[in-house]
Amino acid sequence: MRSFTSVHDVASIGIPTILEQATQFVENPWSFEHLGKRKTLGLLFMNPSLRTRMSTQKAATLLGMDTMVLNAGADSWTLETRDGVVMDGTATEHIKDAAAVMGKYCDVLGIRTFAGLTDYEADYAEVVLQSFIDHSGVPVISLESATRHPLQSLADLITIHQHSFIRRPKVVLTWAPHPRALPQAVANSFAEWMLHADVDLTIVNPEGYDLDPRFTAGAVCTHDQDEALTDADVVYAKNWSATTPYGAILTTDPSWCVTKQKLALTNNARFMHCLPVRRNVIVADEVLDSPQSIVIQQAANRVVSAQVVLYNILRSMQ
Ligand code: AN0
Ligand code: CP
Repeated sequence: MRSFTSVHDVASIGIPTILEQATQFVENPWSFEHLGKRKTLGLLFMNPSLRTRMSTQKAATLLGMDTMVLNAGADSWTLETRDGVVMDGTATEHIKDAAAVMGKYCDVLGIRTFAGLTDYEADYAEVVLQSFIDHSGVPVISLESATRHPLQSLADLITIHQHSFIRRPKVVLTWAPHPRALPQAVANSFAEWMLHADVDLTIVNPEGYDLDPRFTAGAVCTHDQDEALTDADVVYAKNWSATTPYGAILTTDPSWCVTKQKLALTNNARFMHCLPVRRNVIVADEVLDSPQSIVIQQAANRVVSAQVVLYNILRSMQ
C-alpha cells in the first residue's frame, strides 16, 4: 500500500487479510516494534482532533516510528489551497510548498482536512488531500478528508468483526440531529467500507440528506427510521449536513435522536458512533451509558486501524 485514502487502497491486500492483521495487532501490539525504526510520520491537522491525533501517534510508537505533529494556522502558517491565486489575503504559505517541504522531513504524512461545505465540486474533488499526494513525494494517509474518514471506517469494521455475529449482521447507518453543519465524510466512508464487508447495510436519513450514490450504491436507502431500525444488529448514528442544498441544515428534528425506545425496535443492537458525540442530541445518555454502546471499543480500535495502515505502508517501503 502506498497511500491510504479510501477502502480502494486495501483492495490488493483484501479485507480478510486486513482483519487478520488487526487481530494480530490486538493480540500483540508490539510485534513489529522495529519496522518503523528511523522513519518519521508527520501529521498535519487543518481541523481539531482528539482520537485521530492520539491514536495515530500511538500506532506509530508501537511500530517504532517517530512522529511530528503540526496544527495548520496555529503552530504552522495558514495555508492557501487554491491553485493560481494571488496570495494577497490571509494565507501565508501555499499547500503545495508546505507538502513538498514536509515530504523532505517525513517518510509518511497524514493530513486532516474537513469539507468546507459551501462548494460541492471543490470538496468532492478532494483538492487539499490531492495536493499532498501530488506534491509531498511520500505516502499520504487521510486523517479525515472532505469526503471520507477511512481510518475511522476501518476501526468501525474491526469493531463489528470483533462482535462475531452469528448471522450476517444488519447494520443501520442512521442520520441524527446536530446543531451545526457537519461533513458527510464519516457517513460516506462508513457506507463504502460496509459495502465491501460481509454485512447488510441500511442507510436512513431525512429527505434532502441522501448521500452520493458513489458511496451508497448497493445499500438499502430509506427515510423511515423506525422501519430501518427494526431487527438491526448494529446501529451507527452520525449527523451529516444536507446534500441538497449542499451543506445546509434542513432539520434538527429531535425525534431522530437514538433513544432506548428506538433501540427496542432492534435485535438488541450494538450502538456505534465515531465520537465526538453530542449527548442527548444524537443519542440519549441511557443508550450511550448502557452495555449496548460500543463507542469506547470503537475509539480504542482507532489505534489498531492506524497500526494496520502504517504496517502495510512501511512494508511496501522496504
Ligand atoms: C467531525 C465530522 O463530523 O466529520 C469529525 C468526526 C470524526 N465532527 C465534528 O466536527 C463534531
Ligand atoms: N473520531 C474521530 O476522528 O475523532 P477526532 O475528530 O477526535 O479525531
